[in-house]
Amino acid sequence: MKYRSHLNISLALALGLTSSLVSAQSANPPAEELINLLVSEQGVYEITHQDLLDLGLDISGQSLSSLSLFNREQQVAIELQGSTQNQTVFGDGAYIRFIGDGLESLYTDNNVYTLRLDALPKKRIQPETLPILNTVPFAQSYLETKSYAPQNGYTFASPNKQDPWHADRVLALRQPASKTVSLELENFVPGGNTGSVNPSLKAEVWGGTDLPGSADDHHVRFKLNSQTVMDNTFDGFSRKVMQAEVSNLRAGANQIRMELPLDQGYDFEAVNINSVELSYPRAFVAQDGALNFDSFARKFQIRGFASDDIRVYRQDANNEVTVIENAAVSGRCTEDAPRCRVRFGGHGSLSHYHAVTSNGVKTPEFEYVALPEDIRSGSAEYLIITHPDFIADQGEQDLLGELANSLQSQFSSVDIVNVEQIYAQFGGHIFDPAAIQQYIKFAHNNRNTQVVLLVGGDIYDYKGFQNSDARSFIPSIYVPTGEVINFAPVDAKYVDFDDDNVPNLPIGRLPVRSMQELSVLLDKRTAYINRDYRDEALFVAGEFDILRQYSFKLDALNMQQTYLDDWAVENVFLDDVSTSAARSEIIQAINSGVSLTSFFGHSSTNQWTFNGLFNGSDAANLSNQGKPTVVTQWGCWNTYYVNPNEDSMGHRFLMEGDRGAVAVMGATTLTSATNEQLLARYVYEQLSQGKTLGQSITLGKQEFARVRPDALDVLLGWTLLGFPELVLQ
Ligand SMILES: [Ca+2]
Ligand SMILES: [Ca+2]
Ligand SMILES: [Ca+2]
Repeated sequence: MKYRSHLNISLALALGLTSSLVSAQSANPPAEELINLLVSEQGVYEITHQDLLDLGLDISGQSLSSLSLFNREQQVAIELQGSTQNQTVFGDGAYIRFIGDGLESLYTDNNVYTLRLDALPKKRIQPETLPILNTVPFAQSYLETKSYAPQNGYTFASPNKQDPWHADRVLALRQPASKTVSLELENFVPGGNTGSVNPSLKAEVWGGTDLPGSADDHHVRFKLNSQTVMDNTFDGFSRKVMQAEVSNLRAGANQIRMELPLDQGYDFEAVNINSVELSYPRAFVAQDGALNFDSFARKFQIRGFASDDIRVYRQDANNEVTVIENAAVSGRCTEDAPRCRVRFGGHGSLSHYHAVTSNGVKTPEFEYVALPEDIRSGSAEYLIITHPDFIADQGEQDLLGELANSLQSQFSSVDIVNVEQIYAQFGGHIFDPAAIQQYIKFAHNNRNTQVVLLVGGDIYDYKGFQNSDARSFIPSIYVPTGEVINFAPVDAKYVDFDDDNVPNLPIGRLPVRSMQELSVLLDKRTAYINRDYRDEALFVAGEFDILRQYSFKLDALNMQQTYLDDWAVENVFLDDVSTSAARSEIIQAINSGVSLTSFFGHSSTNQWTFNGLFNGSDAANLSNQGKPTVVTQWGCWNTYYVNPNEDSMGHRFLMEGDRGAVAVMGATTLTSATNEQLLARYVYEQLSQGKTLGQSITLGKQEFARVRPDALDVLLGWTLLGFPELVLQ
């Protein structure tokens, strides 16, 4: 958990910070949230009185009937053991058990279960008796799945909408290529009966190339232990899930080989492997004191336990959990000779069973529950949503407070909301932008919110697969913005209340990662507001695109003549001067102080034009101290702010000290030049009328959407890093 703040629980409780929550959405009576339990994988979880004491949380003497557990606003059944002195209250020897499961989300594996004191009717794990019939045979095996799916590489073009991370990229260049994976099958039961489901191999692959031509781009063959079991072709950047029943599994290591024969008539092809799975019949043998499985069967025996305190829980299709009271434990066992076993009757309907000893139960991670703050009432015309790192501690300079004060002259009300409060109150404490999206809509409807500022940078590597040092402060929503791009970060979606892909409100983001960066940006804001260089602009255009017969210079000239005719504009066009001369002119112009810097042309995340006209280092080396500019970048990718390994052009303009830019607008995705120039017209029209940056983008997009409602590359993927309330003129 690197992106959540952990307060010291003992300290918080010593200070009397227990939290009281009143839900405004329902008529629930007040509840006190005690602690959050973080669960990242399926299993039986236990928290003991001693665990809570170790965390500084003493609830001894609380009636068991006051305790409940919540997950995503739903009550979860728990099993409770009271104190040894008094079975009806919590205390020495007491514990709580529940069946927990992790999350599958882009943002976190951690599901959050909140332990509460409240007066609601309680859900408890109920006892159940299932007969162990002599006439019914023991089930021999259940279907277990072994998978290979490491998250090694990130692909924003991933065709799997839930998963941009792949395991391997296999490239066949002028010759066939292959990749072999080994999966180890323990306790394999050859010919084992697993009901109607047979052993199978399943693979998910993604096309990594798309070449013109009528034949499919990809030919993929899977071999299991040298025998071909799947053979398929598919086209383009699409997703292909292949599955086949297999009959040649063996105990121990199984070799799965993906081959690209490269026989479709192309010189090369690439295929990403997302996952490879083997489903096989496995014997009922416990591992580390636990076994959980799905089955329809009516009688089970599980071997391999190292202690005899075995309990069996059953979870039905509706997630109702029971404990099987008459499970029969037998055998003598030790850690070295795990020969204890449990026999029990099955329900006969598809159920999930969990058998555990006290050594097999898992302990969740704990997270302190912050005191609830009121984020629902009062007006918040300008809404600042911030990561807690940017909220001043006592004795620290209150930077956001100063920003709020300054905004009072422009807005009737300003509120600063801690994003952790939003997760707690609108998302069941779970780290997910859906909660932020829901809250902004709530604030617009109930708090008169008209402008939103997000304070905190982001990275797409939320789980630290690639770069565990980089942090997400405020996460982003990802959407497809065109044929190839499926994961573009789009803040515009945060303010699209009617889901038509057109923003309803202005929004900006400060991609800051420290108080220092925030401080520098706020100083630049003050400098920009008080500047004496007005109505002066720099327009830069990349070279004529011969392939597409497209002139960026014409776009630049058109914009300034139509919308900025009373401005003093310096033009730097690559059609007219050399790259090095153009670069010097750009640097000179920005250093002398310009209100607006506009670029038209091809670009990538960290440079303008393909021949290196101006890049991130150039932006970082500007020396316009005290004279920040506002940058509009009409090109691809230059404002892609979520790369954990590289700062975008947007970052370099904004975050390299007291120079560069106070706001950068541009694309977080691949865009079309014609969409860019059409949006540019609408945005400059608004800017020229004295609208704020945020209003100009939002109103401009609303106008644009009437003409091009499907152009998601710019409607969603054109964004503002910086302050939405600034005015150019
Ligand atoms: Ca994956
Ligand atoms: Ca193709
Ligand atoms: Ca909308």
